[in-house]
Amino acid sequence: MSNFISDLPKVELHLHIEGTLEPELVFALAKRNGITLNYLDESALQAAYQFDDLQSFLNVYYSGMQVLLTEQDFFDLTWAYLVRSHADKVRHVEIFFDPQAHLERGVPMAAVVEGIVRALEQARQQWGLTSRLIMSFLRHLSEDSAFETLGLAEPFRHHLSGVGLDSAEKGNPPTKFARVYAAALEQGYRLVAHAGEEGPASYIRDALDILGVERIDHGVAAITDPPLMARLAQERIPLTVCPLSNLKLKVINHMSELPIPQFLAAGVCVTINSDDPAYFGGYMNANYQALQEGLNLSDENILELALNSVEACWLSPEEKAHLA
Ligand code: ES4
Ligand code: ZN
Repeated sequence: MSNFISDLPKVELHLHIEGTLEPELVFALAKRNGITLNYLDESALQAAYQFDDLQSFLNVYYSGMQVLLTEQDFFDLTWAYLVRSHADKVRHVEIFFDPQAHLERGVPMAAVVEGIVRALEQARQQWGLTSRLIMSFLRHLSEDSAFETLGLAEPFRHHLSGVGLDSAEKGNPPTKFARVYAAALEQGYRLVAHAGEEGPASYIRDALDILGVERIDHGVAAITDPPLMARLAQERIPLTVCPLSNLKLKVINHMSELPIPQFLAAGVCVTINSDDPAYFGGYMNANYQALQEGLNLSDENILELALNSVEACWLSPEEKAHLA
């Protein structure tokens, strides 16, 4: 591991808290909650982390999170992630959670939000590690379900900085959630969406023009659309790219194919993030390291990527001054 990378203070902007569920914690929570798993042990579960595409991952992801039931479970999950991130010199995190995946299992919004927030608050007190929380809608579910979720979040509005959109992208375009995003904006939420991961560049345009998002999660498909590239650069619209995720889900076949140098050369505010680190083979340092090795990036390139994350994050200028 390069010392430059391991010593660099980092900001993480694209992280699904349910995607930080390590096999060890799956088994510990299953035991605590009296749940029988379909896997004999941790290594058998780990061996199932082989994916052909986004959907094959999502099946394992939604199955794994069934062990999360109580406020304490969500605290333990989030705390384990924060301990790992602190070790990687992460100074600020903006975390997604998927309430619909828990509500449909009978887990109330309060258990999810309060468990996550309690861990985030402890990290702020112990290490000065700051955070924002982003509620994400599952795009394979209906507009009605998203609206219902937005309503259920109202008592927790003060804990939530923004809304996002994740899950199966193909066949679930941004336009499906135009009215939900309009309502969220009305309620003062900041707006982001996954777009251009497996879906086309047109979904990135639609996320910007129809949903009104200020940041694009993934967005790697923009490389196929030169006018869109020029716009992203001109407006400094951040992309939260996730290198190990793209590799594991076969968005790219080799790290050398990830168009990070092209984004930097074009002046796009591209950032590096871990997405679902328990499933994709590593946290922030591992993502930076794999990227540097796969693309032969210089330390100056790595620094530029880390500074882009500071620019793109939702801290105030005063809070940003405390990051280094
Ligand atoms: C996700 Cl990698 C990815 N893409 C879309 N939705 C997701 N939810 C969790 N991880
Ligand atoms: Zn994601």
